Amino acid sequence: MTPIASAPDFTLSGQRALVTGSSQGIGLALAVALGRAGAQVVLNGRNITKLEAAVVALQEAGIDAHASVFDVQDEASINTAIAALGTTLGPIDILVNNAGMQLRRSLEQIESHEWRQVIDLNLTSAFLVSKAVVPGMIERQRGKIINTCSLMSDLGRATTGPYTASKGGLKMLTKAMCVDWARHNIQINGIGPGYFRTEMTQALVDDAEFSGWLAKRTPAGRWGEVEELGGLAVFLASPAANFINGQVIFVDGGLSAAL
Ligand code: GCO
Ligand code: CA
Repeated sequence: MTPIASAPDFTLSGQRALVTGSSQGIGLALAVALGRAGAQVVLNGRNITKLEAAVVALQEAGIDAHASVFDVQDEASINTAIAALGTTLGPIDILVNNAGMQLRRSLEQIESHEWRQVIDLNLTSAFLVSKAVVPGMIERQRGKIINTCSLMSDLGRATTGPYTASKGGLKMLTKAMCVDWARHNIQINGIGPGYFRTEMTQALVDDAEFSGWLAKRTPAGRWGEVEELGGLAVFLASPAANFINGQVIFVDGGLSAAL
């Protein structure tokens, strides 16, 4: 007789989550979702004012939220912050590498320092922050890393070259982390947002022509709302996803499925 398994465990209680770039936009929405699922959440950003406002908002919503100001591109700043968190709160169980930026211009008009800025913030930061957090995960033989990839991990759009390249790299870094770290019971996966209303895409939301094109191009016929990303983050961060590794799952209203 096959034993009747218990229900999958989607709770994050007792877990500590760090979300980089989480004072607004997708990062903040992911932090809220993880907090609502029971995790203690640490928000990160470079602007202490914005970050503290976000932490207060989460605390007022009953979420155990804390701030950690550090630059995800600066290795010394990262290592100091991760060590401080380890002392004050405890080890990081769930790391969401979300920090990122967009720069919309055709490639031939992109300066080399602008290229490096996008790659550093969107891709290299995930390597640096994960490298600081993963020794603790290896020691405890468990951990969750979620990388905020993008529809543009797979598809390009004119004038988004550096971003597209960085998100393609982040998809492959997700697989590289999987093959190096899965043996330590660490699960590393990516979330691939399609088009969501955020500060990063406000210029596109305001562009009637673009929004009209997007509604036609997206099978669901609309922009995503950042709250619609939380469910996948909670699932991937939970024990229910312990045998999912190295995957990027798109949340895009079907856009990547359609011609
Ligand atoms: C753009 C947008 C996209 C979205 C999203 C799509 O200019 O096309 O900024 O890159 O940010 O990442 O997945
Ligand atoms: Ca994106």
